[in-house]
Amino acid sequence: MKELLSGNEAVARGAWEAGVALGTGYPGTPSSEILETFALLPEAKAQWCANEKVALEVASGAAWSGARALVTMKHVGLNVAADPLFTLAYTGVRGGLVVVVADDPGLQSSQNEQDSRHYGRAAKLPILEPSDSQEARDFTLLAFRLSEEFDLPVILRLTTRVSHSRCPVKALRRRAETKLPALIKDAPKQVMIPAYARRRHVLLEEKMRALALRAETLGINRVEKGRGGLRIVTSGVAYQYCREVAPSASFLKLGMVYPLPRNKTKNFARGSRKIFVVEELDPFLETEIRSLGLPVRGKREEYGLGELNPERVRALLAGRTSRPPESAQLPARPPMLCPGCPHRAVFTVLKKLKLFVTGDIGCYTLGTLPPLSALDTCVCMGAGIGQSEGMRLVLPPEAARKVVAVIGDSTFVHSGITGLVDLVYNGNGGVVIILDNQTTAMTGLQGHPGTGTGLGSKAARQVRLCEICRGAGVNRVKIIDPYDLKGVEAYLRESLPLPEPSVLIARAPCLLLRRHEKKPAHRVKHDICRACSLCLQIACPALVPSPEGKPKITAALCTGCGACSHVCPSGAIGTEVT
Ligand SMILES: Cc1ncc(C[n+]2csc(CCOP(=O)(O)OP(=O)(O)O)c2C)c(N)n1
Repeated sequence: MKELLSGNEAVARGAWEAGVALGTGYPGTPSSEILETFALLPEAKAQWCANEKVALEVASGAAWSGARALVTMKHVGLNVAADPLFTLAYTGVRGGLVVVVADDPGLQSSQNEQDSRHYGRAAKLPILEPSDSQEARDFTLLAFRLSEEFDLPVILRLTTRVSHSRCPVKALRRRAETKLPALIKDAPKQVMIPAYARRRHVLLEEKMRALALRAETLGINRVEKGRGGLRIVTSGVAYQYCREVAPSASFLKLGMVYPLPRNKTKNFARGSRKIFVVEELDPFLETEIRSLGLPVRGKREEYGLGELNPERVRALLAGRTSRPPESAQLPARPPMLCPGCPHRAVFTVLKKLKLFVTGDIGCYTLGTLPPLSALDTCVCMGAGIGQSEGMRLVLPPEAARKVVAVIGDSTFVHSGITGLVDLVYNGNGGVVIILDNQTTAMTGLQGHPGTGTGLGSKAARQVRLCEICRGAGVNRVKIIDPYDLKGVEAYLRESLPLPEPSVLIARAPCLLLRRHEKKPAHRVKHDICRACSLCLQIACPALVPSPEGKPKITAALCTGCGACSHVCPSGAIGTEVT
């Protein structure tokens, strides 16, 4: 039977067929649907974890007990999980352990476009890279087999196009459980003290040599003979573009991109003056192939930026330059906070007080865009609290008092807690605002430990954020309704000069969780309005300029949150009809 599946759904299907006993992960585009789909399959056990590092650790515990385990994340999540990953390469697994990482060339929804293949080389782990959904399913099954054969975690690398495109997939039945998981004591394999780790390192190098030999005969590293003289080494979605653009070329289509099948690659290149290597992002395969002394047609630098597509591949093969496609060909539709979003209410106050806001990643990062322009930093999940601490430590007192950190509830649990602990431990002051909309909104409303819901909206134990903060030693913790703008403002004015840390939990559910609730829409009373346009500065989609110069509120969009009435200096915005 064939089903139309996205790459992400196909990975879930492959993991289920492989008999995976536990799936773990942390949401992040373009990977989130893998675990969400897997969790819906019969008998599948899966959970969101607090972050990617924990997800990998939980999955490795399952694998060490002999079960098959799947862990999913986006590319930057692998940075978070890198610590256990590198040493799990030494320890190996027992049951198969597959780490699915989805890269985002072109930054559709990420803070960078890093190429996760480097992790395979750095940690010494095999990487499989499918080109479509069928391969996503097949490679997942193969990854589990290889993981057990070589006693290593296997990285399955996806990119956005493969994750989100659909094609028919032949799917089969779930593998019956072979043996019952059990506790196995084996300190030399599982306790990485230097004496044991030294030996495991030697073993790991042997495994990599064995894998390089296995790569020569793996069916997923295949040569496709063409009619013309053009020879292309490629993998992933780039393979699809090449086939479309150069159907008569000869291909070395790599399904395992690390370690490279060296002899196969040399044989493929034999007799050719130059071979092309077509890959997205970094010249990863190109570097490996050049190190074999093979003549590679240079990949121009700008091909390392953004996604490829058939036009760009055509240009590459013709030796022309090509820039990543400009999204400006379409009318600009910058992302913005929803009308009535509780984050906007808080940003309205931060903007009014002219504060410097160290930020983080989530819907609230959109607070940086003009005209709101109320968020000043964003690096990686959890960074904002530490950055605010560092700034306050070196700035003159007057400027230090202007620094405030904001962080989402999911992000706080993911990696904000340690920043807060550091603030307390080092006796530093500072205000942290947890923008608690009770969901992981940006990636699709997933639950997290602070919400009381788990994967698939199942009820879960709720971890109370205020108790975490108090437990960390913060004496000033306050929960506030973010729509109480006066209250938020008063709290900030009082807390910013203090030498001790304060946490303000601005709690109101994301509007997408309570779409049915709607307060009366606001209106601009044009007889009072002085056309100062201050209300337009809060970037609410419901507020629009009118030709007469006085803004209007689109009643159908207005949720009645009142943020605009808070900034209006003339009291011209309210719910009464004028
Ligand atoms: C290490 C890492 N993992 C995952 C992501 C994807 N991601 C972006 S923001 C975010 C969390 C957003 O939730 P929250 O902090 O609650 O803010 P909200 O979007 O709800 O405002 C996630 C998981 C990421 N950017 N980095």
